[in-house]
Amino acid sequence: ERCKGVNGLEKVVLREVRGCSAEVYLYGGQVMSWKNEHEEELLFVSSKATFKPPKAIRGGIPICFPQFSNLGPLEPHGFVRNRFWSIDDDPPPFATTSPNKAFVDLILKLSDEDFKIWPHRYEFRLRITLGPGGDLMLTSRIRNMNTDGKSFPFTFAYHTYFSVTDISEVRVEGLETIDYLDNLKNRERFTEQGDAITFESELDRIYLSTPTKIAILDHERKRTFVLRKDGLPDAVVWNPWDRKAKAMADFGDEEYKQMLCVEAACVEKPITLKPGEEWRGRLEISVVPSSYCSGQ
Ligand code: TA6
Repeated sequence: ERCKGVNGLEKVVLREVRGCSAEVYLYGGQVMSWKNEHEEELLFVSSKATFKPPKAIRGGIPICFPQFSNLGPLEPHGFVRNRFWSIDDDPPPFATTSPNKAFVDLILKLSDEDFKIWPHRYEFRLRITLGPGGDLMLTSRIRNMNTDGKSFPFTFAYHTYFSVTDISEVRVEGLETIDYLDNLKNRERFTEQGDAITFESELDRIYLSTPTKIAILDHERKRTFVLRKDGLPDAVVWNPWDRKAKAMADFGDEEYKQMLCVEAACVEKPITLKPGEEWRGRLEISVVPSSYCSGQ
């Protein structure tokens, strides 16, 4: 179902039989809502978010490409999160077809302006699927279409903003003993020592070569998000805490308590695509009652 969202921006609504739903804005190719069968919102979107292009929308699942953060010459997090995507009516077959699933295929069409910013031709296709149990899946396929023989490197992230009840009661599991670059300490390298990540101040880290499964336990709501990722070796964990929250115009001063970004990413070792080559990066998120996960 295609309709108008905030500020008249076009969106696609995906629905599943039990009542789960997801909303995808063509602006940014960005998932802006994901609800379970009780119609509870699972993603965080700031109450101060501006839905005004060319600014990126604060919340949901922005896509960072072709550059994560400020690790290169482009604007931070690249530019596809503030471009208008199109519905791809004729997608090439995906390896996994999606019977009984609600999905939408998007494609990013390059403008001459974009080419000036990043001088490469490519096809970026994005499939967003809502599975029968309400699982959310994002698959990106990027193909180098350069005709001048040039390869290109890129970094990438699904910058997912999760909604949590109380950040100080949240644990992230699956990153124990993993090395990370600390963005708050000049990207110095450390090794995670705790048996889970907990939050009591600003945190902004790039965990390197992580396991494919990461869990976010929301103790208050007895709910666990389980992330599974493929083609995306790293994972970024971010909460701005109070000081940085105040510094962001499109973010409420207290909202850091109700959000957490855990981002399936490829940051440390950029992907390099030769002409004609394609890369795929996949994120799958499910929600389970916390008791199911304990001890795993
Ligand atoms: O992914 C973490 C991060 O790169 C942080 O360093 C942080 O500032 C953030 O993303 C938000 O970036 P943005 O450009 O959306 O304000």
